Amino acid sequence: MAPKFVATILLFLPLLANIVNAQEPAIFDITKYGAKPDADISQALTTAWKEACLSNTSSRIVIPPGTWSLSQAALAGPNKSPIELQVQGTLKAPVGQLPNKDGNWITINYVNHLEISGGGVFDGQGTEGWKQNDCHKNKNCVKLPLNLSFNFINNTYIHDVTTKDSKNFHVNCISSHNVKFQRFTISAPGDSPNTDGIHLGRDSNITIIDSIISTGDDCVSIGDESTEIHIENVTCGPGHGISVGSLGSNTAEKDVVGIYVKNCTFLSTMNGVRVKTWPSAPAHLQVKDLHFEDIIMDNVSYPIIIDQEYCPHNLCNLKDPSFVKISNVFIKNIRGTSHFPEAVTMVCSRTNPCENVEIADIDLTYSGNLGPTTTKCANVKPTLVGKLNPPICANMTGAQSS
Ligand SMILES: *[C@@H]1O[C@H](CO)[C@@H](O)[C@H](O)[C@H]1NC(C)=O
Ligand SMILES: *[C@@H]1O[C@H](CO)[C@@H](O)[C@H](O)[C@H]1NC(C)=O
Ligand SMILES: *[C@@H]1O[C@H](CO)[C@@H](O)[C@H](O)[C@H]1NC(C)=O
Ligand SMILES: *[C@@H]1O[C@H](CO)[C@@H](O)[C@H](O)[C@H]1NC(C)=O
Ligand SMILES: *[C@@H]1O[C@H](CO)[C@@H](O)[C@H](O)[C@H]1NC(C)=O
Ligand SMILES: *[C@@H]1O[C@H](CO)[C@@H](O)[C@H](O)[C@H]1NC(C)=O
Ligand SMILES: *[C@@H]1O[C@H](CO)[C@@H](O)[C@H](O)[C@H]1NC(C)=O
Ligand SMILES: CC(=O)N[C@H]1CO[C@H](CO)[C@@H](O)[C@@H]1O
Repeated sequence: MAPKFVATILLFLPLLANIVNAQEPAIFDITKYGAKPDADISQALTTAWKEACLSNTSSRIVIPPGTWSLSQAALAGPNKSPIELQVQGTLKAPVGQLPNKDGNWITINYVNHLEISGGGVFDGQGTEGWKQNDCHKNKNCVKLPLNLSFNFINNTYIHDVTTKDSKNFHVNCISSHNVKFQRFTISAPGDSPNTDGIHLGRDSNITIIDSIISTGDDCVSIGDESTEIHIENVTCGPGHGISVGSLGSNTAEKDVVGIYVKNCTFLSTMNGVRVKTWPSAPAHLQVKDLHFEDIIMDNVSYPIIIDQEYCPHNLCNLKDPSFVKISNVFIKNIRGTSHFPEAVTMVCSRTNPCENVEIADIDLTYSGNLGPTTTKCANVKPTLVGKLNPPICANMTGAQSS
């Protein structure tokens, strides 16, 4: 090697080291802030978070391996620089009530450039709470807290962590933009009430990818004002599947645009992909650009459902139609088995029929003894493409099929 070249490299080495150092985040290890095993770490975590928010360079809050008790934490920005919350250990919620009964277990609000990582576990210890939960049948029930509540967060990457046994919804992600969940595991038993996996609402550009969601309620539920939601390579089950809605009950609701569910697998879920809107409900809004593609249904009770007469427990009436307009729906390459005969349901609003619906390459078989696989359709004229098993909308009520 030419001496001059070596000299040049030597000259630049300190500079290189500086560049590397500049990229290393400042570390905020909770044990440096008084966190001890077997004691509530909420104070240590909150203090570390506050200091990280003030950091002029990017920061990393570290929760080391081990089991840590966390009674509750409400963490908020603004943050001066990107923050990473690296959870290497297991965070355990209290078994009983949280200190602030009106709050969630862990809330993170108003943060820009957040990363949650580390391979650790958020353990909601919900088993006790589920027994008390009767919200599915009692309107005045005591609402149990959410496990992870993310609101007004932007440019966030949440990956390689697990949330288990939440007392209620596992994750609520509201009013947030550019958020990606990857290798995000959710686990709770199939009979745990109201334990939705990820609930989205008033969000844009959310990606949920390469993840496994097993729970007692919706795998992913998508509320109003959601746009550009991408769900890809996600396995759901047990649970209730991926749901848009229920929509229509509140006049303030805004449009849902751009939902992409691709390359997903549903294992023994109650529904596969579903859109539900309330009849006799006041809100006029649009639901459009829905893409459900390359999906495997394995023993799914109701694989494909658009239901604009959604009325569980007969808590509403069917006198008036839904005013939610559904259009541009693409359902393509859906294969597998249905646990009940009615594999495809498309019951659209009689005053706002579904428009521009394309259904291509469906192969759903029903192996039970309740007769052949069926479809139920109303107020929709889908464009049919490719091989379709069962024949789609062969039996129509309401508007005629094309
Ligand atoms: C961060 O930057 C501000 C403004 O440049 C400066 O006043 C402050 O002292 C810095 N804080 C730290 C902790 O370096
Ligand atoms: C997030 O983005 C929205 C929309 O651009 C913006 O209004 C909001 O202030 C941002 N929030 C944060 C915490 O950066
Ligand atoms: C959507 O979010 C991802 C991060 O998950 C980001 O890389 C991408 O630029 C965002 N797209 C838009 C259009 O903002
Ligand atoms: C799909 O997700 C699963 C589960 O997280 C993962 O093991 C697999 O590598 C992912 N596939 C691709 C192509 O990334
Ligand atoms: C599609 O999903 C299957 C099953 O989850 C996974 O094995 C495969 O890697 C995924 N492919 C892509 C491109 O994500
Ligand atoms: C199929 O799904 C039903 C209803 O969810 C469930 O009871 C049954 O155990 C499942 N069968 C298999 C083989 O997984
Ligand atoms: C159509 O309806 C008849 C009678 O209700 C039923 O026997 C048949 O299986 C249905 N066919 C399809 C494809 O839904
Ligand atoms: C979200 C949620 O339900 N959080 C629960 C997460 O688990 C802790 C532990 O019970 C519960 O207290 C929280 O309520």
